[in-house]
Amino acid sequence: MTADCPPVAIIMGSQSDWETMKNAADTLDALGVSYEARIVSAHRTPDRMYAFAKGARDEGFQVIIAGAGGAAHLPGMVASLSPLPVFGVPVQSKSMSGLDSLYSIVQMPAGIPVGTLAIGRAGAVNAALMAARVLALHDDELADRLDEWIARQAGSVAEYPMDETP
Ligand code: RP5
Repeated sequence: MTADCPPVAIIMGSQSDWETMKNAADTLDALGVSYEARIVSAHRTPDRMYAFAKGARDEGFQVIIAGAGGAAHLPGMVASLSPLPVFGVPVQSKSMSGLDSLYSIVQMPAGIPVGTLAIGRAGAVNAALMAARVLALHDDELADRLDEWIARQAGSVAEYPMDETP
């Protein structure tokens, strides 16, 4: 285990997924949770995926956020190779609006769990929040920062609707 390993790994199947997965990174930044982001493709770099997933726990990672689109096998394959909690983010695909990604990630057989989030940005943000909630179980300071984040979100919602400005 490397002493300076961040608790969260954000992995994605392609550079093109970063636009979506950056929302997970930004959310972890806002919560003061460190992470490492890597491109790990189940299809194009299977050896890299295998090595990452088999070594992730020993490296010191505690939670994996995995985003992929289309034939999105990455979260499930990583969950089959690593005992760490895996949160899957279906990236919105061009041809099927991310439904293909969602079904690829969510329909895991019993015994290999992937916590599947919503398609696109909402899923990436919520995957980060889920990761933070897991880590906060053993980190009181992070739990406080999460409480503040939730309070800020509540405070940002107006009580009454306003007319949209043209
Ligand atoms: C998947 O194929 C990736 O996760 C990505 O969402 C999708 C398309 O990849 P690119 O062709 O844009 O590299 O493996």
